[in-house]
Formats: sequence, C-alpha cells, structure tokens
Amino acid sequence: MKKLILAVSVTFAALALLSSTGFAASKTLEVIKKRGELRCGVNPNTPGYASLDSRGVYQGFDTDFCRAIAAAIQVDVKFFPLTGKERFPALQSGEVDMLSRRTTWTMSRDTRLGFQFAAVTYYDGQGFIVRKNSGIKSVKDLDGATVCVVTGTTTELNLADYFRRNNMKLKALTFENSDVVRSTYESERCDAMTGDASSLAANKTIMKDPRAHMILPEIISKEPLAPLSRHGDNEFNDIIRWVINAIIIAEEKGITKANVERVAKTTNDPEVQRMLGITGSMGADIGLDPKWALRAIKAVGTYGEIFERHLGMNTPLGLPRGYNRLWDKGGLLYAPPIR
Ligand SMILES: N[C@@H](CCC(=O)N[C@@H](CS)C(=O)NCC(=O)O)C(=O)O
Repeated sequence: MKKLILAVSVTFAALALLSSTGFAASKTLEVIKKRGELRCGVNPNTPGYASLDSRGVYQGFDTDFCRAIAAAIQVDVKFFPLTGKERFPALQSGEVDMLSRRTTWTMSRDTRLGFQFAAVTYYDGQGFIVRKNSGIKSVKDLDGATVCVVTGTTTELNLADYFRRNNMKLKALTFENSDVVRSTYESERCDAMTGDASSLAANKTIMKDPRAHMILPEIISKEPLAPLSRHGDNEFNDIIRWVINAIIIAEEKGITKANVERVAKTTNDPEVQRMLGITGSMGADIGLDPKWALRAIKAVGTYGEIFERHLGMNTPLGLPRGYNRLWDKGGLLYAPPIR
C-alpha cells in the first residue's frame, strides 16, 4: 500500500513538473540526440523530391524537410530509401524516426497503422501519364487499358475505385518499385502509368524521351502529402510540425536563408522575434534551444526557396506552385501562428 501511495505521489510530482514546464520529454528526441543522427525515410528515386546527386547524397524537396528538422535538433541526418511497401514497417519498428516521403495523410494510416502526420508539405493529386502518340487525351479514354502502378500506395486503391465508379474496365500491373513501374511503362507493356502528379512529373524527367509522354489533365484524388512519426510521442511530432510551420511562416514574413541572421538581429515583428528565439520560450516549449527555427531556415531556406530550388520553373520538373502557394497568394499553405 505504501508503495502504491509512493508511486501515485511520484506520478503527481512528475505531472506537476510537467505542467509547470509545459514540456513532456520526448523519447524519440532523446534517442535522436544520443545517437547524434535523425533517421529519415525517403523515396528511393524521385528526382526533385529525393534522389542521389553526383556525390551520392540525397537531395530534394522531401529530404530538405528532414535536413531542417535535423538542424533544429542539432544532429546529423541519415536518409533511408524506402519503397511504398517498406515505409510503414520501417517507421513502426523504429528503423527510422520519421518519413518525409510523398506519403498521403489518410485516416487509416493515422488510426489503424498508428501514425501521426505533422503538417501537409505538398498538396498533390493522382494523375496519369501516357504516350503522346497513343491518342489518349483523357482518363475516360483509358477504358480497358493496362495501367502500371506502385503497390502499397493510395495510388493503387484510387485507381481501382476510379475505374469501378466510372464503370470502366481496368488491367492493373503492380510493382513494388517505381523504377520498375516506369521501365515497364516505357517498354509499352502498359498504356499508362499512374501516380501522384508530382511523382509523375519527376519520373517524366528520367524517361528515355520525356517529350514523347504527357500527363493527362484530370486529377482523380486528393493527396495531401505530409511527414509523419509514430503514435505515442506527440512531443517529437510537435518538433516536425513546428519546423514545417516555421519554414512556411518564414516565407510569409519575407525571410530568406540568406537574410535570416540579419532579420533576427533587426526585426521588430513580435511573431518573428518569438520564432527566431529573440523573445519568449518557444524553443524550450518544444524541448529545443531558442535558435531551433533560425537554424532550420538557415539550413534549407523558406518553403518558397525549397520549392523553387527543387521543383520550380528553373528546374527540370518546372512545376508551378499551384495549390502550394501561400494562403494569401491563393494557395492552401496556411501555417498556424507562432504565438
Ligand atoms: N502518395 C501515395 C504514393 C506514394 C509513393 O511514393 N508512390 C510511388 C511513387 S509515385 C512509390 O511508391 N515509389 C516507390 C519508389 O520510389 O520506389 C501514398 O502515400 O501511398
């Protein structure tokens, strides 16, 4: 009985401590700090989002969010290439701390699989790519077609749903790896290849003759792509979420990778002061030091800079911002305030 009372009072003391500091220790964060490395699951080969550069280092839009989070925590980052099928077991088993990998936020992944999505980094939708000389102009022309698709994805499910809903006949050829999906499509064993429109644009750049193919105009699904971590460690997920939000807010505020240090010294915008650790306790509140956001922005720049560097008009992908513009520029990017 005494033991029980002791245990209860220790628990209360711990709770009191928690509520006084407002911060519950994150187990994942402790593990990451101890090993000095954030382990991030990414796509194996999706140019612009995650692919190896000439030095064998992963570069891209998705990998930059891992880099930003590692900079905020002040650790190195290691990338783990994972196929659609491999990604969830790798996160569940602890092989990786998080995924930043063209992964759609869905209810079953959130609940049944036990994950927590942090914030949407890219609003996407599913599309189709076909050969220009096929005569196919619209998804409706694909009745009876053979379509190549990556298994273990929302893509596979949406494809079947779409054809069923529209009473169209489908022959789906599924493979685990998107490189195999692409080469099978290129060898003309399928009439179309389907995937997130962003990934199709990426895959098109590495086809033998990119100009021989076109992405159909229809988008058949919503694919809000978001980094995620395991259920049970909200504090670590908060770090992912607020680093992403800071990177979006930095764009709103006209901050850049190049000027962030100067802004930190000169700004009189109270939100920027809180975000960059000049005032308040935002860093301590998520278990980091005051310069967490400053380091993240210095490492990779703002959302706009990341987008333009890897996906924008001056890159092989040449993608417009579209839905991924800031909310006050007609897009969907709307980060909650740092206050
Ligand atoms: N957003 C979808 C698709 C994700 C995805 O990554 N699909 C393809 C690329 S379109 C893939 O799995 N690629 C594996 C690879 O790169 O080998 C999902 O979350 O299921």
